[in-house]
Amino acid sequence: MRALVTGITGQDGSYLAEFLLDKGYEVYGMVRRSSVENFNRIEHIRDKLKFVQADLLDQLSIIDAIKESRPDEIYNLGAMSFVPTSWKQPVLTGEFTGLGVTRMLEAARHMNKNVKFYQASSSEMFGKVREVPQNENTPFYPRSPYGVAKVYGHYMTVNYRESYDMFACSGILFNHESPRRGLEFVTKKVTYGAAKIKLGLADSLCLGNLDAKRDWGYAKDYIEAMWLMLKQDTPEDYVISTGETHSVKEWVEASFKCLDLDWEKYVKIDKSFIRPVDVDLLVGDSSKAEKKLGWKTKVNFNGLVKIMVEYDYNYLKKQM
Ligand code: NAP
Ligand code: F7E
Repeated sequence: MRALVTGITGQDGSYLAEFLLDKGYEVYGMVRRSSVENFNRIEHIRDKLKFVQADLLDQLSIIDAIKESRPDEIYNLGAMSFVPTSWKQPVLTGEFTGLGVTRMLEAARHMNKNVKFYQASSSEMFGKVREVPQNENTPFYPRSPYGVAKVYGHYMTVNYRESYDMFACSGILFNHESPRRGLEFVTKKVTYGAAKIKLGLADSLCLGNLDAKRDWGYAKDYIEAMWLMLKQDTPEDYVISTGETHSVKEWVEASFKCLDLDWEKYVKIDKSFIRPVDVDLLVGDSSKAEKKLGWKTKVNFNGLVKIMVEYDYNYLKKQM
Protein backbone atom coordinates (compact mmCIF):
# COMPACT_ATOMS: atom_id res chain seq x y z
CA MET A 1 0.00 0.00 0.00
CA ARG A 2 1.13 3.54 -0.78
CA ALA A 3 -0.04 6.60 1.15
CA LEU A 4 0.43 10.30 0.47
CA VAL A 5 0.34 12.45 3.62
CA THR A 6 0.01 16.23 3.49
CA GLY A 7 1.14 17.98 6.67
CA ILE A 8 3.68 15.22 7.38
CA THR A 9 5.97 17.66 9.23
CA GLY A 10 3.16 18.49 11.71
CA GLN A 11 2.12 16.76 14.93
CA ASP A 12 -0.42 14.37 13.39
CA GLY A 13 1.50 13.81 10.15
CA SER A 14 4.55 12.59 12.06
CA TYR A 15 2.55 10.08 14.14
CA LEU A 16 0.60 8.93 11.10
CA ALA A 17 3.81 8.39 9.12
CA GLU A 18 5.20 6.19 11.93
CA PHE A 19 1.93 4.28 12.13
CA LEU A 20 1.73 3.62 8.37
CA LEU A 21 5.39 2.58 8.14
CA ASP A 22 4.73 0.05 10.91
CA LYS A 23 1.84 -1.33 8.83
CA GLY A 24 4.24 -1.82 5.90
CA TYR A 25 3.08 1.15 3.80
CA GLU A 26 5.28 3.06 1.40
CA VAL A 27 4.81 6.59 2.79
CA TYR A 28 5.13 9.75 0.73
CA GLY A 29 5.12 13.08 2.52
CA MET A 30 4.02 16.21 0.73
CA VAL A 31 6.26 19.04 1.91
CA ARG A 32 6.50 22.70 1.00
CA ARG A 33 9.78 24.40 0.37
CA SER A 34 11.20 26.42 3.23
CA SER A 35 14.53 28.22 3.64
CA VAL A 36 15.13 26.27 6.85
CA GLU A 37 14.22 22.59 6.90
CA ASN A 38 11.41 21.77 9.29
CA PHE A 39 11.75 17.99 9.74
CA ASN A 40 12.26 17.82 13.55
CA ARG A 41 9.20 15.65 14.15
CA ILE A 42 10.11 13.14 11.43
CA GLU A 43 13.92 13.22 11.69
CA HIS A 44 13.97 9.72 13.26
CA ILE A 45 12.11 8.17 10.30
CA ARG A 46 13.17 10.39 7.42
CA ASP A 47 15.27 7.67 5.75
CA LYS A 48 12.17 5.50 5.47
CA LEU A 49 9.99 8.19 3.94
CA LYS A 50 9.78 9.58 0.43
CA PHE A 51 9.11 13.26 -0.14
CA VAL A 52 7.31 15.16 -2.87
CA GLN A 53 7.49 18.94 -2.95
CA ALA A 54 4.13 20.69 -3.33
CA ASP A 55 1.98 23.35 -1.73
CA LEU A 56 -1.73 23.38 -0.92
CA LEU A 57 -1.86 26.74 -2.70
CA ASP A 58 -0.53 25.36 -5.97
CA GLN A 59 -2.82 23.07 -7.96
CA LEU A 60 -0.26 21.79 -10.47
CA SER A 61 2.25 20.91 -7.78
CA ILE A 62 -0.42 18.77 -6.08
CA ILE A 63 -1.23 17.00 -9.34
CA ASP A 64 2.48 16.26 -9.79
CA ALA A 65 2.74 15.02 -6.20
CA ILE A 66 -0.10 12.55 -6.77
CA LYS A 67 1.31 11.51 -10.16
CA GLU A 68 4.68 10.79 -8.59
CA SER A 69 3.44 8.98 -5.48
CA ARG A 70 0.52 7.05 -7.06
CA PRO A 71 -1.17 6.65 -3.66
CA ASP A 72 -3.87 4.16 -2.68
CA GLU A 73 -4.73 6.48 0.22
CA ILE A 74 -4.40 10.24 0.69
CA TYR A 75 -4.43 11.78 4.17
CA ASN A 76 -5.00 15.53 3.90
CA LEU A 77 -3.62 16.86 7.19
CA GLY A 78 -1.92 19.99 5.85
CA ALA A 79 -3.54 23.23 7.04
CA MET A 80 -2.99 26.52 8.82
CA SER A 81 -4.10 25.03 12.14
CA PHE A 82 -3.62 27.77 14.77
CA VAL A 83 -6.95 29.45 15.50
CA PRO A 84 -5.69 32.95 16.60
CA THR A 85 -3.64 33.32 13.39
CA SER A 86 -6.81 32.73 11.39
CA TRP A 87 -8.09 36.17 12.47
CA LYS A 88 -4.78 37.77 11.46
CA GLN A 89 -4.66 35.94 8.11
CA PRO A 90 -8.25 35.01 7.25
CA VAL A 91 -7.73 34.93 3.48
CA LEU A 92 -4.61 32.78 3.67
CA THR A 93 -6.38 30.48 6.14
CA GLY A 94 -9.23 30.12 3.67
CA GLU A 95 -6.73 29.26 0.93
CA PHE A 96 -4.76 26.62 2.91
CA THR A 97 -7.41 25.15 5.15
CA GLY A 98 -10.45 25.53 2.90
CA LEU A 99 -9.59 25.73 -0.81
CA GLY A 100 -6.55 23.49 -0.25
CA VAL A 101 -9.00 20.64 0.35
CA THR A 102 -10.72 21.25 -2.99
CA ARG A 103 -7.35 21.36 -4.75
CA MET A 104 -6.47 17.98 -3.20
CA LEU A 105 -9.88 16.49 -4.10
CA GLU A 106 -9.71 17.81 -7.67
CA ALA A 107 -6.24 16.40 -8.19
CA ALA A 108 -7.29 13.07 -6.68
CA ARG A 109 -10.41 12.89 -8.85
CA HIS A 110 -8.46 13.58 -12.05
CA MET A 111 -5.56 11.23 -11.26
CA ASN A 112 -7.37 8.27 -9.71
CA LYS A 113 -11.00 8.45 -8.70
CA ASN A 114 -10.59 5.22 -6.72
CA VAL A 115 -8.06 6.63 -4.30
CA LYS A 116 -9.25 6.72 -0.67
CA PHE A 117 -9.25 10.22 0.79
CA TYR A 118 -9.13 11.33 4.42
CA GLN A 119 -9.92 14.94 5.36
CA ALA A 120 -8.80 16.36 8.72
CA SER A 121 -12.01 18.03 9.87
CA SER A 122 -12.25 19.60 13.30
CA SER A 123 -14.45 20.06 16.37
CA GLU A 124 -13.89 23.82 15.80
CA MET A 125 -16.69 23.45 13.23
CA PHE A 126 -19.15 23.05 16.14
CA GLY A 127 -17.97 26.38 17.61
CA LYS A 128 -20.85 27.90 19.53
CA VAL A 129 -22.27 24.48 20.16
CA ARG A 130 -25.88 23.67 19.25
CA GLU A 131 -26.04 20.57 21.43
CA VAL A 132 -24.02 18.78 24.11
CA PRO A 133 -22.27 16.43 23.46
CA GLN A 134 -21.54 16.93 19.76
CA ASN A 135 -21.94 14.07 17.28
CA GLU A 136 -21.90 13.60 13.50
CA ASN A 137 -25.41 15.13 13.18
CA THR A 138 -24.84 18.22 15.33
CA PRO A 139 -25.21 21.39 13.21
CA PHE A 140 -22.06 23.48 12.76
CA TYR A 141 -21.62 27.06 14.07
CA PRO A 142 -17.93 27.93 13.54
CA ARG A 143 -16.52 30.82 15.60
CA SER A 144 -13.25 31.64 13.81
CA PRO A 145 -12.03 32.00 10.22
CA TYR A 146 -10.26 28.67 10.83
CA GLY A 147 -13.55 27.00 11.81
CA VAL A 148 -15.31 28.49 8.80
CA ALA A 149 -12.57 27.23 6.45
CA LYS A 150 -12.81 23.75 7.99
CA VAL A 151 -16.59 23.68 7.44
CA TYR A 152 -15.97 24.47 3.75
CA GLY A 153 -13.35 21.70 3.47
CA HIS A 154 -15.66 19.31 5.27
CA TYR A 155 -18.58 19.88 2.94
CA MET A 156 -16.36 19.71 -0.16
CA THR A 157 -15.29 16.27 1.02
CA VAL A 158 -18.94 15.23 1.47
CA ASN A 159 -19.76 16.76 -1.91
CA TYR A 160 -17.01 14.89 -3.79
CA ARG A 161 -18.15 11.67 -2.15
CA GLU A 162 -21.72 12.27 -3.30
CA SER A 163 -20.99 13.84 -6.72
CA TYR A 164 -18.24 11.52 -7.93
CA ASP A 165 -18.75 8.45 -5.77
CA MET A 166 -15.29 8.90 -4.30
CA PHE A 167 -14.19 7.13 -1.13
CA ALA A 168 -13.80 10.39 0.81
CA CYS A 169 -14.16 10.55 4.61
CA SER A 170 -13.94 13.34 7.17
CA GLY A 171 -12.67 12.67 10.65
CA ILE A 172 -14.17 15.30 12.95
CA LEU A 173 -11.37 15.21 15.48
CA PHE A 174 -11.59 16.95 18.83
CA ASN A 175 -8.45 18.55 20.30
CA HIS A 176 -5.61 16.05 20.47
CA GLU A 177 -2.27 16.76 22.02
CA SER A 178 1.14 15.20 22.56
CA PRO A 179 4.75 16.11 23.29
CA ARG A 180 4.95 17.00 19.57
CA ARG A 181 2.22 19.64 19.80
CA GLY A 182 3.25 23.12 18.60
CA LEU A 183 4.46 25.38 21.43
CA GLU A 184 1.74 28.01 20.94
CA PHE A 185 -1.22 25.65 21.64
CA VAL A 186 -2.44 25.95 25.21
CA THR A 187 -1.69 22.40 26.44
CA LYS A 188 1.94 22.47 25.33
CA LYS A 189 2.38 26.10 26.33
CA VAL A 190 1.31 25.16 29.86
CA THR A 191 3.29 21.91 30.27
CA TYR A 192 6.42 23.49 28.75
CA GLY A 193 5.92 26.69 30.76
CA ALA A 194 5.42 24.82 34.05
CA ALA A 195 8.52 22.69 33.41
CA LYS A 196 10.56 25.85 32.76
CA ILE A 197 9.34 27.35 36.05
CA LYS A 198 10.20 24.15 37.93
CA LEU A 199 13.74 24.23 36.51
CA GLY A 200 14.21 27.93 37.31
CA LEU A 201 14.21 28.92 33.63
CA ALA A 202 11.11 31.16 33.93
CA ASP A 203 9.18 32.79 36.75
CA SER A 204 5.69 33.17 35.28
CA LEU A 205 3.37 32.06 32.49
CA CYS A 206 0.95 34.36 30.63
CA LEU A 207 -2.34 32.91 29.39
CA GLY A 208 -5.73 34.06 28.09
CA ASN A 209 -9.19 32.56 28.74
CA LEU A 210 -8.96 29.93 31.50
CA ASP A 211 -12.68 29.11 31.44
CA ALA A 212 -12.89 27.55 27.97
CA LYS A 213 -13.55 23.81 28.07
CA ARG A 214 -12.10 21.28 25.68
CA ASP A 215 -12.26 17.54 25.05
CA TRP A 216 -8.53 16.73 24.96
CA GLY A 217 -7.21 13.36 23.76
CA TYR A 218 -3.83 11.86 22.93
CA ALA A 219 -2.76 12.43 19.29
CA LYS A 220 -1.16 8.99 18.95
CA ASP A 221 -4.53 7.33 19.76
CA TYR A 222 -6.37 9.46 17.22
CA ILE A 223 -4.15 8.54 14.27
CA GLU A 224 -5.41 4.97 14.25
CA ALA A 225 -8.98 6.26 13.80
CA MET A 226 -7.98 8.02 10.55
CA TRP A 227 -6.62 4.79 9.12
CA LEU A 228 -9.62 2.75 10.29
CA MET A 229 -12.02 5.13 8.49
CA LEU A 230 -10.34 4.29 5.17
CA LYS A 231 -10.54 0.57 5.90
CA GLN A 232 -14.37 0.46 6.01
CA ASP A 233 -16.62 -0.78 3.20
CA THR A 234 -18.32 2.61 2.84
CA PRO A 235 -16.94 6.13 3.25
CA GLU A 236 -18.47 8.01 6.17
CA ASP A 237 -17.67 10.80 8.62
CA TYR A 238 -16.81 10.13 12.26
CA VAL A 239 -16.46 12.14 15.47
CA ILE A 240 -13.28 11.22 17.35
CA SER A 241 -13.12 12.36 20.98
CA THR A 242 -12.72 11.20 24.58
CA GLY A 243 -16.21 12.21 25.76
CA GLU A 244 -14.72 14.13 28.72
CA THR A 245 -14.43 17.89 28.98
CA HIS A 246 -12.11 20.00 31.15
CA SER A 247 -11.41 23.70 31.45
CA VAL A 248 -8.08 25.30 30.58
CA LYS A 249 -7.82 26.09 34.31
CA GLU A 250 -8.09 22.38 35.13
CA TRP A 251 -5.31 21.65 32.61
CA VAL A 252 -3.16 24.32 34.28
CA GLU A 253 -3.86 23.00 37.79
CA ALA A 254 -3.11 19.39 36.82
CA SER A 255 0.11 20.31 34.97
CA PHE A 256 1.55 22.41 37.81
CA LYS A 257 0.47 19.78 40.34
CA CYS A 258 2.52 17.13 38.47
CA LEU A 259 5.57 19.27 39.29
CA ASP A 260 4.48 20.05 42.87
CA LEU A 261 3.85 23.70 41.99
CA ASP A 262 0.95 25.97 43.01
CA TRP A 263 -0.22 27.40 39.65
CA GLU A 264 -1.81 30.49 41.22
CA LYS A 265 1.63 31.81 42.17
CA TYR A 266 2.87 31.81 38.56
CA VAL A 267 0.01 32.19 36.05
CA LYS A 268 -0.89 35.69 34.86
CA ILE A 269 -3.70 36.70 32.55
CA ASP A 270 -2.59 38.57 29.46
CA LYS A 271 -5.47 40.06 27.45
CA SER A 272 -3.53 39.70 24.20
CA PHE A 273 -4.20 35.93 24.36
CA ILE A 274 -7.96 36.43 24.54
CA ARG A 275 -9.69 35.84 21.18
CA PRO A 276 -12.31 38.06 19.50
CA VAL A 277 -14.75 35.21 20.26
CA ASP A 278 -13.96 31.84 21.77
CA VAL A 279 -15.43 28.37 21.66
CA ASP A 280 -16.68 27.95 25.23
CA LEU A 281 -17.35 24.24 25.46
CA LEU A 282 -16.53 21.19 23.39
CA VAL A 283 -17.27 17.59 24.27
CA GLY A 284 -17.62 14.87 21.68
CA ASP A 285 -19.77 11.79 21.41
CA SER A 286 -17.77 9.21 19.47
CA SER A 287 -20.12 6.28 19.96
CA LYS A 288 -20.38 5.85 16.17
CA ALA A 289 -16.60 5.38 15.91
CA GLU A 290 -16.69 3.02 18.86
CA LYS A 291 -19.42 0.91 17.29
CA LYS A 292 -18.35 0.92 13.63
CA LEU A 293 -14.56 1.30 13.81
CA GLY A 294 -14.02 -0.44 17.15
CA TRP A 295 -12.06 2.70 18.13
CA LYS A 296 -11.86 4.03 21.67
CA THR A 297 -9.53 6.52 23.34
CA LYS A 298 -6.89 4.92 25.57
CA VAL A 299 -5.28 7.85 27.42
CA ASN A 300 -7.41 9.97 29.79
CA PHE A 301 -7.00 13.60 30.85
CA ASN A 302 -4.58 13.02 33.74
CA GLY A 303 -2.63 10.45 31.72
CA LEU A 304 -2.17 12.98 28.92
CA VAL A 305 -1.09 15.76 31.29
CA LYS A 306 1.51 13.40 32.79
CA ILE A 307 2.89 12.31 29.38
CA MET A 308 3.36 15.93 28.31
CA VAL A 309 4.71 17.33 31.59
CA GLU A 310 7.24 14.51 31.98
CA TYR A 311 8.41 14.87 28.40
CA ASP A 312 8.88 18.65 28.65
CA TYR A 313 10.60 18.49 32.04
CA ASN A 314 13.06 15.80 30.88
CA TYR A 315 13.68 17.55 27.57
CA LEU A 316 14.45 20.91 29.20
CA LYS A 317 16.62 19.31 31.89
CA LYS A 318 18.76 17.66 29.20
CA GLN A 319 19.33 21.03 27.53
CA MET A 320 20.71 22.59 30.75
P1 NAP B 1 0.19 21.15 12.69
O1 NAP B 1 1.11 20.50 13.66
O2 NAP B 1 0.01 22.63 12.72
O3 NAP B 1 0.68 20.73 11.21
C1 NAP B 1 0.16 21.36 10.07
C2 NAP B 1 0.88 20.82 8.84
O4 NAP B 1 0.34 21.45 7.66
C3 NAP B 1 2.39 21.09 8.81
O5 NAP B 1 3.04 19.94 8.33
C4 NAP B 1 2.49 22.24 7.81
O6 NAP B 1 3.73 22.28 7.14
C5 NAP B 1 1.40 21.84 6.82
N1 NAP B 1 1.01 22.96 5.95
C6 NAP B 1 0.57 24.18 6.34
N2 NAP B 1 0.34 24.93 5.25
C7 NAP B 1 0.64 24.19 4.15
C8 NAP B 1 0.64 24.43 2.75
N3 NAP B 1 0.26 25.59 2.23
N4 NAP B 1 1.02 23.43 1.92
C9 NAP B 1 1.41 22.24 2.42
N5 NAP B 1 1.44 21.96 3.73
C10 NAP B 1 1.07 22.93 4.59
O7 NAP B 1 -1.28 20.50 12.79
P2 NAP B 1 -1.76 19.12 13.47
O8 NAP B 1 -2.10 19.39 14.89
O9 NAP B 1 -0.81 18.04 13.12
O10 NAP B 1 -3.15 18.91 12.72
C11 NAP B 1 -3.22 18.17 11.51
C12 NAP B 1 -4.52 18.50 10.79
O11 NAP B 1 -5.62 18.18 11.64
C13 NAP B 1 -4.71 19.99 10.44
O12 NAP B 1 -5.45 20.04 9.25
C14 NAP B 1 -5.55 20.53 11.58
O13 NAP B 1 -6.25 21.67 11.18
C15 NAP B 1 -6.44 19.33 11.85
N6 NAP B 1 -6.96 19.19 13.21
C16 NAP B 1 -6.11 19.21 14.28
C17 NAP B 1 -6.61 18.99 15.55
C18 NAP B 1 -5.71 18.96 16.76
O14 NAP B 1 -6.23 19.07 17.88
N7 NAP B 1 -4.41 18.78 16.59
C19 NAP B 1 -7.98 18.74 15.73
C20 NAP B 1 -8.81 18.70 14.60
C21 NAP B 1 -8.29 18.91 13.35
P3 NAP B 1 4.99 23.16 7.66
O15 NAP B 1 5.71 22.26 8.64
O16 NAP B 1 5.73 23.41 6.41
O17 NAP B 1 4.42 24.39 8.32
O1 F7E C 1 -6.76 26.76 22.56
C1 F7E C 1 -7.59 28.94 25.45
C2 F7E C 1 -8.10 29.38 24.09
O2 F7E C 1 -5.01 27.12 20.82
C3 F7E C 1 -7.58 26.03 23.44
C4 F7E C 1 -6.24 23.37 17.07
O3 F7E C 1 -5.52 22.17 16.97
O4 F7E C 1 -7.95 22.33 18.38
C5 F7E C 1 -7.02 23.39 18.37
O5 F7E C 1 -7.69 24.64 18.48
C6 F7E C 1 -8.30 26.98 24.39
C7 F7E C 1 -8.97 28.18 23.72
O6 F7E C 1 -6.59 25.12 20.65
C8 F7E C 1 -4.35 30.47 25.91
O7 F7E C 1 -8.80 30.61 24.18
C9 F7E C 1 -6.19 30.28 27.05
O8 F7E C 1 -10.26 28.36 24.27
O9 F7E C 1 -4.82 25.11 22.34
P1 F7E C 1 -5.68 26.04 21.59
P2 F7E C 1 -7.97 25.37 19.88
O10 F7E C 1 -8.22 26.77 19.58
O11 F7E C 1 -9.03 24.61 20.64
C10 F7E C 1 -8.91 22.33 17.31
C11 F7E C 1 -9.78 21.10 17.46
C12 F7E C 1 -8.29 22.48 15.98
O12 F7E C 1 -8.80 21.98 14.98
C13 F7E C 1 -7.19 23.47 15.87
O13 F7E C 1 -6.41 23.23 14.68
O14 F7E C 1 -7.32 27.54 25.28
N1 F7E C 1 -6.36 29.62 25.87
N2 F7E C 1 -4.97 30.82 27.10
C14 F7E C 1 -5.24 29.73 25.16
N3 F7E C 1 -4.91 29.23 23.94
C15 F7E C 1 -3.66 29.49 23.47
N4 F7E C 1 -3.30 28.99 22.27
N5 F7E C 1 -2.77 30.24 24.19
C16 F7E C 1 -3.07 30.77 25.41
O15 F7E C 1 -2.24 31.43 26.04
